[in-house]
Amino acid sequence: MTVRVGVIGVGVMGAEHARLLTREVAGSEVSAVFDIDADRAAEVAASCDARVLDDPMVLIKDGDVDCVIIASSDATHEHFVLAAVAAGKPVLCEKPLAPETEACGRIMAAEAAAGRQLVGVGFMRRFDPGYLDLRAQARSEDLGALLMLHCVHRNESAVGVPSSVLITGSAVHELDIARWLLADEPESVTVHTPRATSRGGGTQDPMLLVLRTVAGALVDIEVFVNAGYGYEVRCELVAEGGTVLLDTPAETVRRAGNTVGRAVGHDWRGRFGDAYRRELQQWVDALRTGGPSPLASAWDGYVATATAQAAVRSLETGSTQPVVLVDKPGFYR
Ligand code: ISE
Repeated sequence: MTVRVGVIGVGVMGAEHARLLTREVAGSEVSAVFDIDADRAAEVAASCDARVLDDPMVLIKDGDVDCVIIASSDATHEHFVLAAVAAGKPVLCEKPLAPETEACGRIMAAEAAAGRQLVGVGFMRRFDPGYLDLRAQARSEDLGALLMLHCVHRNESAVGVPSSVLITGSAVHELDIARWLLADEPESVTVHTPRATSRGGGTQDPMLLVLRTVAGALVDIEVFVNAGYGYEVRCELVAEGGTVLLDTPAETVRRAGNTVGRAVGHDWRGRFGDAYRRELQQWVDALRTGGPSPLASAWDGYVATATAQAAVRSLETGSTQPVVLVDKPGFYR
């Protein structure tokens, strides 16, 4: 059985998902695409021999679409996820699940009412071999209590993005992966703002987020989206019995011109290309076998959004903000 995927939004991420599903993921094909830019939709559809549908709601209900990937603008996510749930279609929604917690709550209620695990969120670092190794070591007895995570998240260039997007669009990955690595929940968050780079077009960039967890661990996250030199993500776990650093992976280290170095790419598709492929392959495999979804759940998406919203409040107020969560619905326990 080939899993026929409909893709809504074929910008950078949607087009990459379409490419991976067509060329690198076994057992899947792209059946239809939609984008508000008809030319872009036609170009991506032609590259994967898919149909272009000019109405995303028609795409979701289409009889030749088994599941849906939503990679459209953040504000549209709730609408399309709810439509997929109503149609009984499994859906992978790119982060964030929705920009507001209330919308995430409506999605969780709809999924629970449907009584089926349909919604997944595209926190692809959970499939990255490096982060999987880091989590395995975090679970090992010899490291003891987990005390801190030091995170660095640097983009090459994102001039003029709203300051809050550094949190909701970038640091949100660390806010999710910290829970996953530490098996712990967020308690409060503080955003610190150093002098901003002159290369950010007026954005408060970089920022330093400090998350305190319920168990008392601290997670510091440097997010710097106009770092200039390339795209780099690092994460160091500090525990009672030692530390583990997930550094920039490199097949080679170059020594030349009085310099020793490793290459870093221009954006996340290089560093996390394998993670995206593994995320899609494991999702497709689960759909083919009827197994449980391997994706981050709607609850995970809700917690990430709640924490990101608290961080935005801290950015706006200059004070530490609590992360207040609703009781975890029974459907997700
Ligand atoms: C982008 O939207 C992503 O999701 C990438 O994973 C992240 O690293 C980048 O900072 C975001 O802009």
